[in-house]
Amino acid sequence: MAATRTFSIIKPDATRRNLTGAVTKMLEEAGLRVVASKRIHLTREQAEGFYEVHKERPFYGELCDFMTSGPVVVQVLEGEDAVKRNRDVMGATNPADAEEGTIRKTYAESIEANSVHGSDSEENAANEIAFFFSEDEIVG
Ligand code: RTP
Ligand code: MG
Repeated sequence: MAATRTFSIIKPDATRRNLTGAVTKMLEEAGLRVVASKRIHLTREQAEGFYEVHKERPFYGELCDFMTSGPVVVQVLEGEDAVKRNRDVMGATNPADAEEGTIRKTYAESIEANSVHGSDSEENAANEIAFFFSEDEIVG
């Protein structure tokens, strides 16, 4: 099976606790390769745009507050079946429901401060990658 790409964010709760390397190690051990990476502080506009799909959800405002509360690391990951592989190693949205050995079970603080984002489909992965990276910033 050919390598595919997904998009990942190491969220502010994880960068605050200096877990960028620890989280990335778990991604790498799951068979994913970091082919683009940058540490940025999201603007309010970027956070609201990125999470536009959740605009009507009750947690949208808080989620945008949280995602702009500190730096994040945005990454493009490559691997076999990258979207699913990443979702599997991330674990359930709520760390209380996440399986042992997943990033969220290991590191997440709460359903909101849950350490990582990962695209949930190949189509969204392509859109989310393009939101943050130009093709020449991705080195496979
Ligand atoms: P993500 O998009 O970050 O990879 O997470 P996900 O698919 O597992 O979860 P999703 O339903 O897309 O929600 C996006 C993010 O919103 C926050 N959230 N807060 N307070 C709440 O009930 C609540 N529910 C979700 C989390 O940060 C979640 O990752
Ligand atoms: Mg999601």
